[in-house]
Amino acid sequence: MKDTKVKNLLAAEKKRQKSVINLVASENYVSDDVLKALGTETTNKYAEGYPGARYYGGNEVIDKIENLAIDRALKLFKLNPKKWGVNVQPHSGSPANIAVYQALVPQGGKIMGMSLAHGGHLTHGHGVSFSGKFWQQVPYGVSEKNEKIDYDELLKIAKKEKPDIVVTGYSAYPRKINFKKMREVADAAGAYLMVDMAHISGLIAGGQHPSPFTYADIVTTTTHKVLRGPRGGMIFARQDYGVGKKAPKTKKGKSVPTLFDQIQKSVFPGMQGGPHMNQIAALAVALKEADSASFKKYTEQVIKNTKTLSGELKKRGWRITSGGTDSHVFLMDVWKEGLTGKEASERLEKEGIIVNMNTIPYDTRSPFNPSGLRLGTAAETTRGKKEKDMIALAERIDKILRK
Ligand code: DSN
Repeated sequence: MKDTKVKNLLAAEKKRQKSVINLVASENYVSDDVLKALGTETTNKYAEGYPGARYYGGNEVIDKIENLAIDRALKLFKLNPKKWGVNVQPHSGSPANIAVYQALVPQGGKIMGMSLAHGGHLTHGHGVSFSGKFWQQVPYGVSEKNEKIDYDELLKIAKKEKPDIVVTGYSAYPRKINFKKMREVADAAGAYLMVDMAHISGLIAGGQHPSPFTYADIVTTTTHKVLRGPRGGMIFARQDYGVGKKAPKTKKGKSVPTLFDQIQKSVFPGMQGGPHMNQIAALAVALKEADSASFKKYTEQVIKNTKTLSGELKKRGWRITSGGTDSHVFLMDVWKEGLTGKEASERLEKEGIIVNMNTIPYDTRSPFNPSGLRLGTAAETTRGKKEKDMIALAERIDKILRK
């Protein structure tokens, strides 16, 4: 690379990544093949539209790449292409969620989503994001008693508030989600059920979390968390009108767009321009990697590592919210031991351990300096870490935080 400034910065970031312990729950390390695909000539190409229907010439190879990513995505999640379609063009998770709301929720309509403070995502209706500005959030949280979702409480909220869409799938909720119950919640309001599986799509692919597809109308995901692909997003949508919904009646002869058709239009031309074809090529590589026995084993190890790390910290006196985890992530209440989340994460970073500060349910502190830390093991498991490493890591974290 001729540009030495950028070259040096890239080398410095590579060195940083190699030298730290990375417990950021939403990060991972991609394979060399995924990295190679990202740095290819596909980044030069404009491909507005979809395979076979582009607004630019010269897309014969690009079409094959996008179709490969589509086929592999459907295969990975065991979906019948007659029943489900997938759009692999969203630039990331937030644009994927915008595209869904734009397609399915009337302006000013209601999005029932978990509050950020309880583990939801900004794009699930929070007031500082587009999702809470153009639509109204109907917030829900976890129970104060056990910090888990109380599905009966959600049913009551849905019946009362009648949201247009119910969103499940979270950024900081360590427990398994009961998608059947979430379907009942959506049905109680006649709403669509959207599953944002960004954090858990890799676990679902690896068989470590129940699949949402039986119950969901729409499923969105990022591609770079446990799934271990390049940064990007996908939207899976039914090739019909939603679970249990009949084709709406129209003036004769008019065909009605299915959910998938509506999503396609919403992504392009509704919101995005040209897809990032280098991302999509790299995604195709990652989806094949995830469709393997070794990826399944990787996700099993992720769960073992998270359970071990959280369990060992618990043994050393740290409160883990909801009492533990079933997934790749858990939350640690550091305020209970007199430390703020910011102080704790800064102390760990000084010692080469990267985490992120996070609110805990019913936090009495602000998101800028909350009571908790969010820890995940997806990245360190990729680097080959096992239970014994997690025990040593818990001991180190405990020592650093109690100094
Ligand atoms: N997906 C979020 C995270 O969990 O880190 C960022 O938007």
